[in-house]
Amino acid sequence: MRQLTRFVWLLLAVGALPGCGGTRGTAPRPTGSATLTIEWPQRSRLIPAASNSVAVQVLDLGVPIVHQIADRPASGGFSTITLANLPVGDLEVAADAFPLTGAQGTPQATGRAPIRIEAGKTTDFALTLASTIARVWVDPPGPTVVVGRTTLLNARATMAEGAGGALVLVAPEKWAWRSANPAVATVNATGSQADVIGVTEGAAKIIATDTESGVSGWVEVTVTATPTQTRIAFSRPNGAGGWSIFTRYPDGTGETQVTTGAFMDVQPAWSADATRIAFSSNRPGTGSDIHVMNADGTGLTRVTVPTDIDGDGAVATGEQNWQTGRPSWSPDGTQIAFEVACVAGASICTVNADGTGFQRLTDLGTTCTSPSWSPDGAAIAYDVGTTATSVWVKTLATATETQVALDGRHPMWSPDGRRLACTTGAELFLINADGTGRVGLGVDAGRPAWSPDGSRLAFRRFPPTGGSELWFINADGTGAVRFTDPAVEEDFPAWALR
Ligand SMILES: [Ca+2]
Repeated sequence: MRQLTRFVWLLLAVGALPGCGGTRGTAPRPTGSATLTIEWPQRSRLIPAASNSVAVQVLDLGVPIVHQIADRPASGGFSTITLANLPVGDLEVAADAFPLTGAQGTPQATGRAPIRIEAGKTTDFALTLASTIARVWVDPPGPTVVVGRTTLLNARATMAEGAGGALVLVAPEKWAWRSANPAVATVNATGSQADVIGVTEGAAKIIATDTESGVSGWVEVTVTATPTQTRIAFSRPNGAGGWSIFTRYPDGTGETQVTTGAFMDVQPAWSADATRIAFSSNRPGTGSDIHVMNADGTGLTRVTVPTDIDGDGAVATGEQNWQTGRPSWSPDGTQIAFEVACVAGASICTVNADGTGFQRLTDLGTTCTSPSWSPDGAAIAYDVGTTATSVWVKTLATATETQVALDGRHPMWSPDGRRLACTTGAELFLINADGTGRVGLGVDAGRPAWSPDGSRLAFRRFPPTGGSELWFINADGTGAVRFTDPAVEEDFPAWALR
């Protein structure tokens, strides 16, 4: 059973008066009257602080015979209700406190008490109101917060389910919050809202109490460590006559050279589960083909082989010398989209990750490059054109091709699938996937790559001193900062999503 703090509300029945006399025989029941005085306390006790009216009923054998409302006076103090023509005898008084004047809103407290109206006597009695709050809720359920960061919780009080579970207004100052484990999470509250600050990894109950009713609710907050960094892959001259794939963390630590040799290993792309990297390489026996390896460089496999791309039944010389590049994984990791420069322009093609199932997606004779597979797997974005390019999206189920930007290249889907990062060559820009909402980020940039949470982008920049280097920028255009050593050439950033 829940222990409810009682609101004591003093009702004074002053001078129940003799009624007008009746006549013999069929004489009606004599009547009296009562004057009820409501003490409106400072907003601290007795009736709920957030209450602004009290409705009083007098019941005779359960039947309401009188109903009056007292609103809280502006200055507090007392309200007087005169109840006239009450029948002498045993009656009952019922009272409810409401958040709004005029007895409007969900009752916050309620109570009943017997009252005896006696001719010529004064009766003092007290009526006790109990809170209607049956439950306190803390939202959202199951919150998490990172160490050193803050998450917002909200408390609300409701009546019992049987009473409709209606929200009951609580005065802001009547909420009290505490953390059952301040070593894990602390709480900083204002009224029904509280900021929870993660202190160290673990779980902590955060408890909200309506101090008037004494009813509490809680939620368990999970405090997690600072998110683990995910690696960024890129390509760089390896000092052995080629370019190799490297990975390192965004803070610059943990650099690893993943491929070696005098080959052009470029344009890495992470599988969605970050276990594999696809890239373009001119390894022996290939012109330039898509290869796949585990993220540590093991299990390196060539995926594409020159193919009869024009469908004339023969792999002509031009097809044998095709140049593939810019792989992009399907989100389920089963397919790779890539560009093929061949006999006629360049085309977007797909292949299964095991090398089977080659398909050409775009027309021969149109130069289509830089595919990016949407996170939901339903579409592929790419650029069209050679020097003047535009950005298109192909919906795979319908083969519908839609131009989403009149200029721009290197489209890259944001992890949430809502936006594309592109570059004009002169400026990095973001657009919604339907082409609306274009925002320029004010940096000259190529080959954008989104961070896993979509808050940042890595990109390639050509510094005035020559070469190329990698930079970061926040997705709102702030915080541009260099990532790699300006003395060394780097290109093709790819950010692992996990
Ligand atoms: Ca052919």
